Amino acid sequence: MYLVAGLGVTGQSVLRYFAAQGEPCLAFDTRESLDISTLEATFKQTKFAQGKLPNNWLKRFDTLVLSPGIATSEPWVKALIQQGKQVIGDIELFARTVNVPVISITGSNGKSTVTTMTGMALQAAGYQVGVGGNIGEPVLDLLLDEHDYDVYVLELSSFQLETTYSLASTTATVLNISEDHMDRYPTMEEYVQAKMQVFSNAEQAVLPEGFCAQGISKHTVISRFGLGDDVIQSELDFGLVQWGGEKFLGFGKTPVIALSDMTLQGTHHQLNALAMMALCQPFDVEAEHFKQVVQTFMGLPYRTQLIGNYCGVEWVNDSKGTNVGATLTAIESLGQQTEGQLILLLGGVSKEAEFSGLVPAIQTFCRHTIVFGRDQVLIAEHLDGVKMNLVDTLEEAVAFAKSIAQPNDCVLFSPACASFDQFSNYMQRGDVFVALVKSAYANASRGSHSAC
Ligand code: UMA
Ligand code: ADP
Repeated sequence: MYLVAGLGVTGQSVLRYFAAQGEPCLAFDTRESLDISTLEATFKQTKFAQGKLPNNWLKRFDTLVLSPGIATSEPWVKALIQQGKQVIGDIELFARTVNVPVISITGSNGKSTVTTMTGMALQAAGYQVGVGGNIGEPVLDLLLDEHDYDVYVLELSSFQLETTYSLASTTATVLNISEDHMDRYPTMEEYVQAKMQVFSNAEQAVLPEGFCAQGISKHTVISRFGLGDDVIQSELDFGLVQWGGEKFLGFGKTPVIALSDMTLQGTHHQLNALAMMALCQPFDVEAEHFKQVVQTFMGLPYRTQLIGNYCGVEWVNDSKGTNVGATLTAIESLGQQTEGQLILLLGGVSKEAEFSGLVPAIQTFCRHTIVFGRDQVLIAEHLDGVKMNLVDTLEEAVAFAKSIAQPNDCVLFSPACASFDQFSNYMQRGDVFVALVKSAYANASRGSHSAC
């Protein structure tokens, strides 16, 4: 018997999956406040508990299906492991059933973007593609839906990989590594270890240049992508190629995507496109399909998304910038494109990150930095020498940014933090930001200059 632990998006998909299989299970969530009445009404055969796991359940299950938001280091989970219970996640259940190729994508940043682009390229080439995982659609729901997929493209978080053991990916990648989730992992090594799990049983590993391949099986074929200089280029399978006076993203010496064809600018978008090409290598995807993707893909919402230009100032929503690495990329890429200077809005739940890595980029590109939310003081302590103001709420941050922005500036909302102190998730946080900006300029958009 299974115990489904955690009744968020993942846990609910596990309940649906077991119900479809006729597999009985128990269901538990540590949150007493979570309203589970709909679940109880839907899954009438399942017993539910909240808060503390009932003692008399302990003998009734042997496997725990753990949601990614619950760490295996939680004392009650550790106690169950010590009692001999097996701990798996939804990805492991998926892996045990799936019988078509799987492309697995993890990394600190760019996962959702590369997952989406890879799905688009395969679709353009005529494949039926199931796209899911950490990007939002739980993988077990993909197994249950009515489609007959030829291939799955999965975004996998380190949390999900912790409880995945038998996923045999056709291609797998760790796109990049920078510090994240330090509130969950005692050391960086443990975070990297969780990510490396994506390569166990993989046929092909797609690695960024310079990434250490130690620990990857010698049976796994390795291909590398990157934008390195000429010497490094010769060692890369997917990189820059000069052809007919133009620069291309290419495979070996073969040009595939002209940089001039790419809608999204910035070196991180070039890296993401190279990763897409490398991940599709075992499949029948032609240059024209990749070209179609980079010409039509405008970026995902909440990722360096331009909301609008108000009174000569651009406002950009990068609410998905939830760690230092993502925000650094956003500052550098927008900083280079902006005529004036950046005004950076960051803050929220710090996840015990080291924010000092942002200082050089802030000093180069930002007119001012505004830090808001729960961990504002902690974050500010890391930003030595940075011109900044601390405020409590996002509303105050937007108002302050508006008051100091000059024409040709860009206000970049890239929090480098999780959102859970003041919002339910990064999407709601991004929506609130957009609403605040629109309301701040409501009169200006009706033609009144005094609103600027
Ligand atoms: N929680 C409890 N007690 C429980 C169960 C959950 O306190 O018994 C808390 C968790 O600590 C967490 C929250 O509830 O704060 C949600 O946890 P969950 O495991 O129920 O999450 P799901 O709703 O199932 O969503 C998860 C992913 N969330 C996490 O890993 C935290 C979603 O990624 C993912 O889209 C979804 O599964 C479908 O696969 C979100 C995310 O923030 C976007 N991911 C992290 C990231 O990208 O950095 C890893
Ligand atoms: P993830 O799913 O890993 O969180 P996303 O594709 O949602 O990644 O992008 C989140 C943010 O990370 C973007 O807004 C951008 O600022 C940054 N980003 C995107 N691609 C890369 C990359 N290849 N390297 C570093 N940062 C990136």
